[in-house]
Order: sequence, then structure tokens, then C-alpha cells
Amino acid sequence: MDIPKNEFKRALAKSRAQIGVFVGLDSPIATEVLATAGFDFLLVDGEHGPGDVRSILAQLQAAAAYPVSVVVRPANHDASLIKRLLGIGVQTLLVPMVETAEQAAALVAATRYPPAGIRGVGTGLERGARWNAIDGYHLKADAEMCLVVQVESMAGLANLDAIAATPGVDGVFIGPADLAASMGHLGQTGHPEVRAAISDAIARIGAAGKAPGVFAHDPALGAQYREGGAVFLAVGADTGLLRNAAVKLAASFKDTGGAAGATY
Ligand code: 3PY
Ligand code: MG
Repeated sequence: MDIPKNEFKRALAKSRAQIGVFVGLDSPIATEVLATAGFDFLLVDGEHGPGDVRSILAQLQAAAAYPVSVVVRPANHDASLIKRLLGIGVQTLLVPMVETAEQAAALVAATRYPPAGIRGVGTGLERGARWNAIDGYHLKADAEMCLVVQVESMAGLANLDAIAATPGVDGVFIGPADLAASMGHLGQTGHPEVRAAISDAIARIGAAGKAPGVFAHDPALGAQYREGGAVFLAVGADTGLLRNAAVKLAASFKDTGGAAGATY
């Protein structure tokens, strides 16, 4: 059998818009439900929620039958964690908190086999290689890897041009929540200074020839970022979708006083 083609990587390279949602419920059923919803990608989170290698594996299996890309966010930059994620079949990573070009280059190396990188070889034990059922997996894997780095701090913004220029980085995703915090505006992702910094970052990432991405749950703001050149948008989170719908339903039958919250 052949290696799965990374449609998300191809879409970013061609600046084809990709709309996705964060997945934090950490349930294969919830992930499979989302896979039927029409999103281009599901962004399975291993940074903030309970998600770990085993639960991410179950979600990859759940989504595999659907025409949706799965992007996985690891908790950190650890090359051995990344090795295990690639081993279970992750082809696209979104790595949080990247602040220097050196960090970006180390992440690229973690996703590539030698001599290009440092990924360990264990295909017979790995779903990524379909346990060696994929012909020549080790020769094809690097070309299907897609690495998106998250820039979400003032330090990251200061080094954005060098981060975006790093060979092997396919895209740069701005995290408004952490960026707002880093800028002294904790909890205010819509603050004018934060929005201006994001718009400027999107333009710089595009100028470096890489795909800019951002989180925007407000459609008007999302459209503004799209017009400014953002190629991929995360537009919500399953946790927020569930809670907001539940609050609304409860309130429609009784006066709970419950307030729907933000979606991330
Ligand atoms: C952030 O906003 O900080 C994120 O990581 C995701 O959007
Ligand atoms: Mg963040």
C-alpha cells in the first residue's frame, strides 16, 4: 500500500483555504461526529486537555474514514513525544510556543529521518508506516510531513521572520489567547493592539512564503484575517460548541441564568 497523501500540506502550499476546529473532548466518538461536519481539518489538542498518545491514536482511527485532515498539537517540543506521534500516524503537527528559528529548526529535524533530521526508525512497530505495509515508508515519510509552528508571544513575534523562513516549516499559526497574555492583555484576544499584531504577523508570514493561520471564532474577524492573507483558520472548539449549545438548550426550557462562553 502507498503512504497517505497529506492533503493539508498540499492545501497550505497552494494557499487553499482550510477551516477547522479545535478538538479537546478527547473522545473518538466526538471526533468522529466532528469528522462528519464538513470541516477541512480537526485540530486534536494534546497541549491543554487530557489528550495523550493513546487517546490521540483512537481519534486518528475514528477520523480515518472521512475526508478531513487531522492536525495534532503536542504538549511541547520534546522530540521523543513527536516521534511517538509520528509513529501512531500523525502527519501534521501544530507545535505551541515557538519563539526562535532554532526551535523551529529543531522541530523540523524531529519530524525527518536522517540525514535530514533525527527521527528514530521503528517502522515495524508503527501505525504511521502501517507496520511496514506501506512500501518504502521511510523514503516517503518526510515529504508527507507538515509542520506548523505556533507563534504566540512577543518573543516569538520579534523572531517571526526567521521562524517563518525556516526550511521545513509549512505554516505559522498565531495563538491569540497566549499572544494577548504576553502583550499584557490577558483574556482580551479582540484587543485592538492584539488584532493589529496578528494582522501584521499574518502579512509577514505570507511574505516569507509560508501559510499563515490563526484562531478566530468570530466570523467577521475571521473574514478580516482571511482578507489579510490567513490561509487556515481554527474557528472554534468542540468543548465550547457543546457547552454553548447545552447552555442555550437549558435556558430555552428554564431560566437558568446561564451564559454561553467563548469557544476557546
Ligand atoms: C492561543 O490562542 O493561544 C492558542 O493556542 C490557540 O488559538
Ligand atoms: Mg496558545
